[in-house]
Amino acid sequence: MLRIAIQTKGRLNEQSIELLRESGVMIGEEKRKFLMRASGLPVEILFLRDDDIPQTVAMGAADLGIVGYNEVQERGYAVDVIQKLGFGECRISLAVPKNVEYTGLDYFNGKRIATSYPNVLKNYFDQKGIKADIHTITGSVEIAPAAGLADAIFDIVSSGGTLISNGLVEVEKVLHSEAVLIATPGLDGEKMAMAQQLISRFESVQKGYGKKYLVLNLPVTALDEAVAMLPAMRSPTVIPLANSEWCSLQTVVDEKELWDIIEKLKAIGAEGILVLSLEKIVL
Ligand code: PRT
Ligand code: ZN
Repeated sequence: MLRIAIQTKGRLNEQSIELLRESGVMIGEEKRKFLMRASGLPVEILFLRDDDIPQTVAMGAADLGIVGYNEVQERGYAVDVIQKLGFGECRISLAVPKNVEYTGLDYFNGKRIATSYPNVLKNYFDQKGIKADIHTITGSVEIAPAAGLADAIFDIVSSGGTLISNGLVEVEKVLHSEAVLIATPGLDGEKMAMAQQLISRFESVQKGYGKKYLVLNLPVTALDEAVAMLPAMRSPTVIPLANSEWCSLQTVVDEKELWDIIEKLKAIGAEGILVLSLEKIVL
């Protein structure tokens, strides 16, 4: 039995459950207990505050954990970071009130900085030779400058909206973070094999993120041109149609390039274009 720690509630909870579900680990909808048996694979889910996940995995009380990389760095416990999971993206940044003149990192010498990530900040300042007064607070770090508690903050930024609404400007991006899969160092052979199985399923699910499946009809005369412009797993699938002057073409495209590709295909005569969502890619 493999035990996986995930966040009970909060920003990473839903996507952690979704990633597990798409990987064949189902977590029941009934009232969630602290520790629950999942179905699909021999897995138990341990629901914790994100702050506690690195330590729990380091101790081996859970074999795997899904948590923000920022928490892994801040807590400093010995865990193996196995895989980036592609959600919960954010950064931890230094921000100052918008009316101050920011002159570079030296600005922070002798300043008081409020943060919930004192260890990450201390390491960064030590590396850069900055001596500042790091003031640890939990919650609502962004109001500290206006409240007269600090000269600057070091906090998580995602869209940047919170900084703007508190009259702050992001001046140094220190750590990029996203949800990561962590493991207890030195899992035994059986647990390692189960973890590997899950990791390769996670990879397949992730490969499907941001991808679409494109199906379209094309005059046979335009086929070479279409194949040359299309990305594909190996090369696009081409299926003959009852009308021998036409064929059906199918391929996987990146969502970012979707409209560009569709417009180019239409320009060479493509018709009946279907865009389908794609769940997983197993290579
Ligand atoms: O209860 P528990 O302790 O488990 O949860 P929590 O309240 O400590 O954490 P939670 O659920 O808020 O965040 C969990 C993880 O999500 C974090 O550790 C990050 O890895 C990741 N994450 C991604 C974020 C954000 N984006 C984010 N925007 N965590 C926090 N924020 C906050 C930030 O603190 C700031 O207040 O959102 C605000 C900034 O957002 P923008 O979009 O206005 O810039
Ligand atoms: Zn937390």
